[in-house]
Amino acid sequence: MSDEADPAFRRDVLAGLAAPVRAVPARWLYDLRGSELFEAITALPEYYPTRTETALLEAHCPDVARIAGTGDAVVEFGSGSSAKTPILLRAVAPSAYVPIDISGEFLRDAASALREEFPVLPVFPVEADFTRPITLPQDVAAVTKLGFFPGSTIGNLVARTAVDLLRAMKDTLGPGAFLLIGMDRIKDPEILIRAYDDAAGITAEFNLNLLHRINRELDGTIPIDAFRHQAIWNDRMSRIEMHLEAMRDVAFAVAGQDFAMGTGETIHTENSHKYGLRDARLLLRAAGWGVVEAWSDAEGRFALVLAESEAPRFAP
Ligand code: AVI
Repeated sequence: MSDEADPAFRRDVLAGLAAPVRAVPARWLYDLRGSELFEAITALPEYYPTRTETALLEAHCPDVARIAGTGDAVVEFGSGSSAKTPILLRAVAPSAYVPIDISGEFLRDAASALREEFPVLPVFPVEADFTRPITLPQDVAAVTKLGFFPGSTIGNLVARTAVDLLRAMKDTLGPGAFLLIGMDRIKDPEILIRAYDDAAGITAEFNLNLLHRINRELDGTIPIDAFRHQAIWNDRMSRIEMHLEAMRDVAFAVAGQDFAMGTGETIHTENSHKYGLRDARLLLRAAGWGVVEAWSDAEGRFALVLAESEAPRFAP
């Protein structure tokens, strides 16, 4: 097996291919090539979330500053290598910026990019898994926190895991905190399917890259040309699902184990849940966040939601 093989990748792929409903966790889509392809997706004409959210941030970060105040410490979940972070930082004039990411490399890149634009802003990078509560640096202990979680990444989690994550963020940020979060809204399934199955085939390449990665890192023999990318709107679950569908009967090995799939069978590779504004409020409330304001574009495609940490109270 390749030296690059990650034991967790091997475990997830072998278990996922053997499961009655085949599925591989979406995080394995993001190797170096996968991350490059995702960057390319964000610039596609059909992929509206990135540009819609960026425009919402440009329009409403001054409102965020008005409601949440200025001078807080901005805590970003996932490091802000994108263009979005500076928009928020310019508007809320934070006393510090704390990017949290599991990858030290992403953190260093993001921190150095921001230092150029905000030379006097104290930056305290934290290398950690933010799905669990984290102790923030002592330097920001005394100031209120404004959490930032853009990109509608929350949609890639099923509701139970999304609530766990939002609750961990609340614990990390502490009393009196605000959270600014991007959430993609329910809309015409045709628009959604186009966004996840673009004409140039970049999303297809992004999805199929998982098979290349399995073959390369786990000694796989998957006949990649026998698979096609599928983007499906699952209305009951309110989500876009990405699958890899076998177009003929196939047999292959991965890490020495044999697998077979019949024509039309799929490997489920990603979920992207979409939320109505009421659903978004309920999801946040389940994790102890009260929605203060939600801004949407004129077509109602995307929501930028500002929530405030709720103090526990007795309730009937
Ligand atoms: C990262 N995440 C928010 C993207 C989404 O829209 O769910 C991932 C993606 N998958 C295919 N296209 C974009």
